[in-house]
Amino acid sequence: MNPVPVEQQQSLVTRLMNACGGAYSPEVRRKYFITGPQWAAAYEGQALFHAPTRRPVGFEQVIREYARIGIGHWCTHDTDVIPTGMLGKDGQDDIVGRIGKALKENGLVCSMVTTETFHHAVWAASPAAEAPEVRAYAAWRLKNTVRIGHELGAKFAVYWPGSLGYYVQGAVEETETLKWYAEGLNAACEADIELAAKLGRPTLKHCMEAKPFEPQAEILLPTSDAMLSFISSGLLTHPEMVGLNPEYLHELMWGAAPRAALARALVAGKLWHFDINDGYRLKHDVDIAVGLVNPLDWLNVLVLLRSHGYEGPFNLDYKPPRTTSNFGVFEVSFPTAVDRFITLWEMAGEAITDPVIGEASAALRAGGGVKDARDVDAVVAANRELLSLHELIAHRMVQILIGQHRGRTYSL
Ligand code: GLO
Ligand code: MG
Ligand code: MG
Repeated sequence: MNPVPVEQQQSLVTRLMNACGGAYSPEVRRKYFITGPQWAAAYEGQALFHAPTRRPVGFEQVIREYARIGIGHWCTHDTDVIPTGMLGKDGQDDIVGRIGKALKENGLVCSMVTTETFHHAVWAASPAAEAPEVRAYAAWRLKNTVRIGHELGAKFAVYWPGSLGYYVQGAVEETETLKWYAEGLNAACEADIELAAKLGRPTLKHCMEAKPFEPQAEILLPTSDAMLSFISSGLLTHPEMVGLNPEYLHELMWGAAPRAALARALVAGKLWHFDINDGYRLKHDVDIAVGLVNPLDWLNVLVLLRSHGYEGPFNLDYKPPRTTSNFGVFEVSFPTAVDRFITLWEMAGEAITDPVIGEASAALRAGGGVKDARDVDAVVAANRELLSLHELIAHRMVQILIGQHRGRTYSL
């Protein structure tokens, strides 16, 4: 093949995208409660060892592009859209007004707001630092975000306390820090109750998000399970207002089974929001788009969620790879992520009603019919053949994933 001149590269990408097929229309995509973060689309490819590879993108463009693709919900950190120094000042209302207008013009809804408590120098010792003024500032920031959320019509607020921890031990007393962190959340919930009453709106659902590593070396609330115990620790004044926003990769990162972590959130009644992406076990937060690494695991996750009535929000918290251009972010990265998600979601529906899986599961639950439960040998013998169905069901899930259940074979 001859070198591809720069001015022909975008049309090549578009042509090959069309050749891929398997895309849904924007109308179909909008039927799912999929949310697009401002920060994901605006991510410029930078990291500790990486210079940016893309140009900055503002909220007006992100909202327009999400609308074109068919991503019906948008979410943001406060500082993704409002410079830190402008927060709480006149300029804030101006920007919030412009965001509201852009959302309306494009038929999008703001679903969630979140406070950036990890990037700015003020968070060097975490939002629950020893100095009372840092904590007072943190509480004010959280309350200000709640206000922005109400102004934009959001239903959720997310908290990722990734800087709640330390690099070196000794100075930080963990119980005190957790208490201080709870005070920030309490301030946010109390401000929310007051504002919601004033505006005649429901209070927000406040969702905590855990990540086991990064950016601190040691993290005080590293997993969704740690957060569940924090929520019920007695430190929160409104534990009923606080739930979870698990992130698929964050659970995988520490070596957990994401599906089991989600199950624990479900039985606690705290699965309220879900960051969808992909990556690898025991690696850093690579934030790859949903289904590109572990599609089979994702299919199983969605079977669990569908069968328990969780239908979103599904938040596209991933990072388009540094190799993808500004054009590619909206031409390739977001549409393909959404379409993989929808396909996996619909496949999960197929798996739930699949007659083979249905009969196999029912048979496993029926057991072998031993009357005397004290007779261990009889119990083992009665289930021996049935237990092969575990492997058969796993095989069937892969068949559904790769289309083999429709009779796909290779002619040899
Ligand atoms: C970082 C987190 C981050 C959060 C966001 C929402 O690893 O995943 O993207 O989801 O700050 O609060
Ligand atoms: Mg992540
Ligand atoms: Mg996340």
